[in-house]
Amino acid sequence: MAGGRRLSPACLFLAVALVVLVALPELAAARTRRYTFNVTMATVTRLCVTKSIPTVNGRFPGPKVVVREGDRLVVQVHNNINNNVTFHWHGVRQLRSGWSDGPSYITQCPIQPGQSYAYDFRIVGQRGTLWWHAHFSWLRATLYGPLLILPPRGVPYPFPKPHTEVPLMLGEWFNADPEAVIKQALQTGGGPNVSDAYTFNGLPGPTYNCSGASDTFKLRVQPGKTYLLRLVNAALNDELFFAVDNHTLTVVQADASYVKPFTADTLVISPGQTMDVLLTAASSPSSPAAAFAIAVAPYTNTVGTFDNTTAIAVLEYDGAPQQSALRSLPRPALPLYNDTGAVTNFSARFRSLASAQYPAHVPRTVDRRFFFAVGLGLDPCQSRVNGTCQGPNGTRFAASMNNVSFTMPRTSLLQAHYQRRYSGVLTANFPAAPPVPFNYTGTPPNNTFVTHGTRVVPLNFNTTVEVVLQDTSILGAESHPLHLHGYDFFVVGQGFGNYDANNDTAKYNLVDPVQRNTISVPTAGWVAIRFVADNPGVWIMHCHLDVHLSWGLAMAWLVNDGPLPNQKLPPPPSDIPR
Ligand SMILES: *[C@@H]1O[C@H](CO)[C@@H](O)[C@H](O)[C@H]1NC(C)=O
Ligand SMILES: *[C@@H]1O[C@H](CO)[C@@H](O)[C@H](O)[C@H]1NC(C)=O
Ligand SMILES: *[C@@H]1O[C@H](CO)[C@@H](O)[C@H](O)[C@H]1NC(C)=O
Ligand SMILES: *[C@@H]1O[C@H](CO)[C@@H](O)[C@H](O)[C@H]1NC(C)=O
Ligand SMILES: *[C@@H]1O[C@H](CO)[C@@H](O)[C@H](O)[C@H]1NC(C)=O
Ligand SMILES: *[C@@H]1O[C@H](CO)[C@@H](O)[C@H](O)[C@H]1NC(C)=O
Ligand SMILES: *[C@@H]1O[C@H](CO)[C@@H](O)[C@H](O)[C@H]1NC(C)=O
Ligand SMILES: *[C@@H]1O[C@H](CO)[C@@H](O)[C@H](O)[C@H]1NC(C)=O
Ligand SMILES: *[C@@H]1O[C@H](CO)[C@@H](O)[C@H](O)[C@H]1NC(C)=O
Ligand SMILES: *[C@@H]1O[C@H](CO)[C@@H](O)[C@H](O)[C@H]1NC(C)=O
Ligand SMILES: *[C@@H]1O[C@H](CO)[C@@H](O)[C@H](O)[C@H]1NC(C)=O
Ligand SMILES: *[C@@H]1O[C@H](CO)[C@@H](O)[C@H](O)[C@H]1NC(C)=O
Ligand SMILES: [Cu+2]
Repeated sequence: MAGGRRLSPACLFLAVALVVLVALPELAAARTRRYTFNVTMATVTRLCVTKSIPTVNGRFPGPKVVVREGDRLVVQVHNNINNNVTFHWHGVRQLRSGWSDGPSYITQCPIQPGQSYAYDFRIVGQRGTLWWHAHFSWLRATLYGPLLILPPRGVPYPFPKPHTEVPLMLGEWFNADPEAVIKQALQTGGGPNVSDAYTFNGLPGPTYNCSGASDTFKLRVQPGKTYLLRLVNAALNDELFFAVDNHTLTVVQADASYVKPFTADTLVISPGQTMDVLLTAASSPSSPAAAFAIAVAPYTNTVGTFDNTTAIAVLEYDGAPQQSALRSLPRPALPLYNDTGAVTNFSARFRSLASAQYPAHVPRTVDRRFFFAVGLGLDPCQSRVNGTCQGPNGTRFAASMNNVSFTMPRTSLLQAHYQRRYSGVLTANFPAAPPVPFNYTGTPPNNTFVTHGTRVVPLNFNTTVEVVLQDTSILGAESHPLHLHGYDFFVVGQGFGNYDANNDTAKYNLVDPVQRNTISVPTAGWVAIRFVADNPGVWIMHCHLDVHLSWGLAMAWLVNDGPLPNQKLPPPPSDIPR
């Protein structure tokens, strides 16, 4: 070019500087965060019971893992307990990193005693609170901790910046060994023993016998300041009501997606779910003690027994006497344990933020529709030689989806899929609808025996899926927190009674439905979810009440590779357990 100018050194410098400046946020975002999880037994005392429990790095609850959106996370796990273990990064999409998802016998064989495995994945397009937990048998009773995803550096929250952020993990404490509890239940066929207490960050608080001030989680606050509570329901078997006496909460995030902020006095949170809520401390608290109870209690309609206790933690204003009279603190009024109306009102309020920066890409059309009846069922006692079983009428409890009770395989489904060796491991014939339709929320059928199998639904890459999850009243209508691995889904509709395709589909919210990884199928009702199968791998979908998972309330999606190189499942890492 005749008039072509050469860049002056100053110009060149500017150009280079510009490129560096533009590239820097990207580079800063792409950090690798490394953690070591040494799984060891540790001695802890709660409710005057001292016992040895599985822990990560000797801590209960386990360590806080903090990343930023876009980061790579590498967690090197060493199993130093006398039990198989795996870890699940609950809610992480695991895009093309299914080998790091963690459910035992689905995406990996267990890490056996003395073995190690490195979970290695990126956090893409998610921010907020998630958590990690063991995914073998009931080990997650004590092996869990928060996984906090901060927005990329320099990107603000879509709500006022809180003064402080506080992870608050709700859990369940068993005086007995939870492994012995589920083992006994599976042997007898009856319902498992229930927990002895609910906990806040591992502490049961003063409502229990032999539990005092040092066993109470205390959140100290300054008048007028706003706090972000990062709530996780890590309980094994119970959905929970949550409230803070005399304080209103503002919900801003659920399952690592922002929601349109809304206020509530009482929250409902199901096992597996997370919720970020803002709490603003009064500018001049009127109570002389300036201490308020934070309470949790169960929500359930089970016909069996359940842990019907209330646990409290304490919100303590600066200047409050250190030893406030904990036992006599007034408690917030929580709904009765079976108040389904309170749950429905609360869950109806969730909406995706659906802003320009955080749009909700709701699938408007559907390639494949599924209808899954979800609930309990029975197995005959035959496998028990000693007289009767302890389930209903001398049978054994079971649970199923579309009357298929999931049989845990003995080898990893993802490995079988990668090697295309399905024979003897799985069958690709999970039913798209119940084999025999019935009045799901009416009188149960006479025969409530389940079938068994490791049956999956194969999906082509990029299929748009709708699933209606329908509760059944077999052995009692009950809410089931269904958790899907590898995906967030949109909750496009829910209702009571039997789902009616003619009338209910028209009422779907396809504009700003909440996006979650765990949703409770309403008691005697249904919920409709949609997702795009853009993540190749084998993904379990299961009830997050561990007792129901143990009874088989699970199925798996087998999402095939897409045509492009970046749509294929990579080979397994070399250290994958055998
Ligand atoms: C894990 O902890 C055990 C018991 O404290 C210790 O013996 C072992 O060296 C630790 N291993 C690693 C890799 O840190
Ligand atoms: C631990 O995992 C190995 C490998 O899958 C398996 O052979 C063994 O039976 C498991 N142990 C228990 C107690 O489940
Ligand atoms: C379950 O509870 C029963 C009755 O209290 C008790 O006999 C049994 O030992 C308990 N099982 C376990 C595993 O703790
Ligand atoms: C509860 O909050 C209200 C409004 O903030 C206040 O008027 C009242 O005094 C508070 N009660 C106590 C016991 O602090
Ligand atoms: C559970 O406890 C509440 C009081 O906290 C009581 O009203 C209710 O009857 C109890 N329910 C069961 C089934 O024990
Ligand atoms: C809830 O439980 C209470 C007390 O246990 C009982 O009186 C009431 O009928 C129950 N409500 C429903 C809707 O089952
Ligand atoms: C039958 O009962 C005996 C004695 O209680 C026990 O040792 C055995 O394990 C039981 N068998 C089965 C299959 O439960
Ligand atoms: C148990 O058996 C009785 C009498 O045969 C029957 O009425 C009842 O419905 C049965 N219960 C269950 C849960 O199957
Ligand atoms: C299903 O059972 C419910 C509860 O008994 C009843 O109200 C409803 O009419 C039944 N529906 C059908 C289609 O039979
Ligand atoms: C179920 O059992 C009842 C009472 O025993 C009977 O009247 C009814 O016909 C049975 N229904 C079916 C579908 O077998
Ligand atoms: C997925 O399918 C949609 C049409 O349903 C298409 O627009 C899109 O490009 C596809 N995406 C991929 C990654 O194949
Ligand atoms: C559902 O739709 C059908 C026709 O599509 C209609 O006849 C029926 O009344 C509707 N039911 C309800 C409960 O709206
Ligand atoms: Cu369930």
